[in-house]
Amino acid sequence: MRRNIKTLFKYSLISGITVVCTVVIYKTLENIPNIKDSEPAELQRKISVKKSVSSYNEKIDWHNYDTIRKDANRTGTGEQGAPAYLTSSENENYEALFKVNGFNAALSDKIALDRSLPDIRHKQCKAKKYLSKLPSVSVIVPFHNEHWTTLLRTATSVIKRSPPELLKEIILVDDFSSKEFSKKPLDDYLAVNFTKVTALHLPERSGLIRARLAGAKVATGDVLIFLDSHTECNVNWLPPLLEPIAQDYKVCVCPFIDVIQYETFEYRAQDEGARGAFDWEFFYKRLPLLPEDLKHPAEPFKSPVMAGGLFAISAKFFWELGGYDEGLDIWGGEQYELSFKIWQCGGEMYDAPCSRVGHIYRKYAPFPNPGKGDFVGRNYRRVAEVWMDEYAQYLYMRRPHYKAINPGDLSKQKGLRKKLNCKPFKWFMETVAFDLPLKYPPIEPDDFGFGEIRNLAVPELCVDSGYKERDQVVNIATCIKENNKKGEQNFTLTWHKDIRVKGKTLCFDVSDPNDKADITLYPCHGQQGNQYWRYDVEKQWFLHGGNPRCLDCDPGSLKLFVTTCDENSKTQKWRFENVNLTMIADWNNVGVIK
Ligand SMILES: *[C@@H]1O[C@H](CO)[C@@H](O)[C@H](O)[C@H]1NC(C)=O
Ligand SMILES: *[C@@H]1O[C@H](CO)[C@@H](O)[C@H](O)[C@H]1NC(C)=O
Ligand SMILES: *[C@@H]1O[C@H](CO)[C@@H](O)[C@H](O)[C@H]1NC(C)=O
Ligand SMILES: *[C@@H]1O[C@H](CO)[C@@H](O)[C@H](O)[C@H]1NC(C)=O
Ligand SMILES: [Mn+2]
Repeated sequence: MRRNIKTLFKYSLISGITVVCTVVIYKTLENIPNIKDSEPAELQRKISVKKSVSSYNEKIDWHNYDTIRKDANRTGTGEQGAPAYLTSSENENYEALFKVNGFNAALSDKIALDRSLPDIRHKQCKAKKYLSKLPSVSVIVPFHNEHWTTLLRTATSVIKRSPPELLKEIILVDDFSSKEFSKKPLDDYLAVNFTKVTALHLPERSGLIRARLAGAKVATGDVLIFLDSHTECNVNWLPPLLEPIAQDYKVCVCPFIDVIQYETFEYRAQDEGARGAFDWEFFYKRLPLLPEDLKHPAEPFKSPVMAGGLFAISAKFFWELGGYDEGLDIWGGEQYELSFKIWQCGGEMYDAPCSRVGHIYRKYAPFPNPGKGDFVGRNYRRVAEVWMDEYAQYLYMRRPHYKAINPGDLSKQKGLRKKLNCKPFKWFMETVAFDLPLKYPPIEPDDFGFGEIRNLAVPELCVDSGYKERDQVVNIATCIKENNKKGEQNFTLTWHKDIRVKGKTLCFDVSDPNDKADITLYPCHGQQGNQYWRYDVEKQWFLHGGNPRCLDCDPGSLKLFVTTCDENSKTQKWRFENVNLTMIADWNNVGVIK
C-alpha cells in the first residue's frame, strides 16, 4: 500500500539529492528542511552510536498523561467541551460580537484559552503508539479579522497538546486585518506569553490561498500543518498526522474535523469519518468509508480530496508540487488543486481518525470577499484546465459561463504537470475516486418518469403532496388536470430511484415498518433506503423499499399508504403520466459504473 518505509535518515539524504536534481519552484535552498540539523543532540548521538536503523521503527506512546490528568479535573465555562451559555449580565456584547464574527465571540471570551476537551477518539486510538522519531512541525494559521480569543485559543491548544520536541513554531499569518488587536497587541501578547508563536503581518489583503503560501514560505519545520484560525486541537493530535509522513514524505494527512458549535462552543464529532469528494459543480461532498477502512477504525484511510483548511504535508513535497497555484485568487478550488496534484503526481492522501481538531463552523461569513468578479469560477477554471483533462467538460456542462472566463496564464502549472510526469485525471477517477460517479455521475441519467400519478380504481384521484391533513404526510386528492384546481401533483421518479416533488428537493419517504404506513415528505438524501421507489410498468405498481410494499390508497378517507402487494387490488394500480421505457428497462444498470 505504502511506498517502502523510508526512515527519516534516508529522508534527509533523499531531500539532499532532490535539491540538486530538481528545480524547486518557490522555495529557496536554505528553506528546504534538513532533518539532521533540526534533530536534538540526543538523537544525533543515537544515529552515530547505533549501527542498525531498527531504532527508527521503534514505536512509543506519545500521550501527555500529565496534561490529560489535569484536564480531566477541570470545571467551568465550556470545560470538557460542554455547551456554555452567557448569563444575562455577560450578554451585553453578544449581538455586536456575533455580527462581526458569525459566532458567539462574547462567549468565547468567557472560556479559558486552554480549556479541556472531551477525548472523543475511537477507543483504539488510546492504545496506539507511533514512531519514536517524528519530523518537526510548523503550524500555519492564516487569519483575517479573527476574534482575539478564538485566535489565541487556536495557538494555545496547539502548544498545549503538541509534544514540544515536535513543534517548531506556529505562524499566525495576519491577512491585513483591520481589528486593532491584530497588530501590536497581538505581537506583544505573543512575545510575552509564547516562545514559539509569531505573527506575520501581510502588507495588503491577499486572500486565504496567498496567506497560506506566505506562511509556508517562511516556515522552517519539516512538516507544514495548516489550520483555520478558530480551531482547537484535541488529545495527541500530532503523532497520527506525522507518522504517515515520516514513513513516506509524499503523503498528505488530514485530521478529523470536529464541530465547535457557533452558539455554545460545544465540542462534538460531526461523524465517524468519510472520504472527501466533489460533485460536478465542485461542491465538496463526502463518500462512505470502504469496507476495508471500516475494519481498522483507528488507521488512516485514503481520501480522494481534502476538506481544505486543515492538513499536514511535508514541506519538501508541498514545494515539489509548487505549493498552491499562485494564480488562484482569494479562496475556492485550492483544496481540489492540491488534492489532484498530490494524487496525480505520485503522492497519497489520508484522513487520520486518531487526530481530531475542532473547528467553529460559523453561522454566516461576516467578511466581504475582497475579490472582484467571479474569482471562484476563475479558480475552478484554472484547476479544471490544468488537472482535469476531458473531465473538465462535466463542470462546464453545468456552468457554461466558466468557458468564457479567462483563466490567465497556465503555462507554469501545465509545465509543472509535465515536469512531474503526473498521471491523467482519468487515472484519479478510476483508481482513487472510483465510486464518485455512482453518487455524482458526470452526466445525469434521464429520469424514469414524471407527471401525475393517477389511481386506477378511482381515476379522478391523484397523488397530491399539497393536500395534507397532517404536516408532511402525502395524500390523494381530486386530479387537478381536468378540474382546474390547485394542488401539487407533478412528481419525478428520478435516476436516484426516489420520487421528488417538482420544484422541491423533497422526497417520498416511508420509515414506518407497520402496515398502511404513511408516506411523508423528507429532504432527498439520494441514498435510497427509506426513499427507494420503483415503478413496475406491467403491474402499474409503485414499489417501496428493499422488501417491497405497494403504494395504495383509501378513496374514502383520501389516505395514501404502503401495504403488502396484491395482484387483485385495483387501488394499488397507478397510471404514471410519462414513463421512459428505455430507462425503466435498464433499471438495474442506472447509477452503476460500467
Ligand atoms: C484533581 O482534583 C482533586 C480534588 O480537587 C485533587 O485532589 C487532585 O489532586 C486533582 N488531580 C490532579 C491531577 O490535578
Ligand atoms: C499574557 O497573557 C496574560 C494572560 O492571558 C494576559 O493577561 C497578558 O495581557 C498577556 N500579556 C501581554 C503582553 O499581552
Ligand atoms: C411536470 O413537470 C415536468 C418537468 O419536470 C413538465 O415538463 C411538465 O409539463 C409538468 N406537468 C404538469 C402537468 O405541470
Ligand atoms: C429515455 O431515456 C433514454 C436513455 O437515457 C434517452 O435517450 C431518451 O431520450 C429518453 N426519452 C425521453 C422521451 O425522455
Ligand atoms: Mn473556518
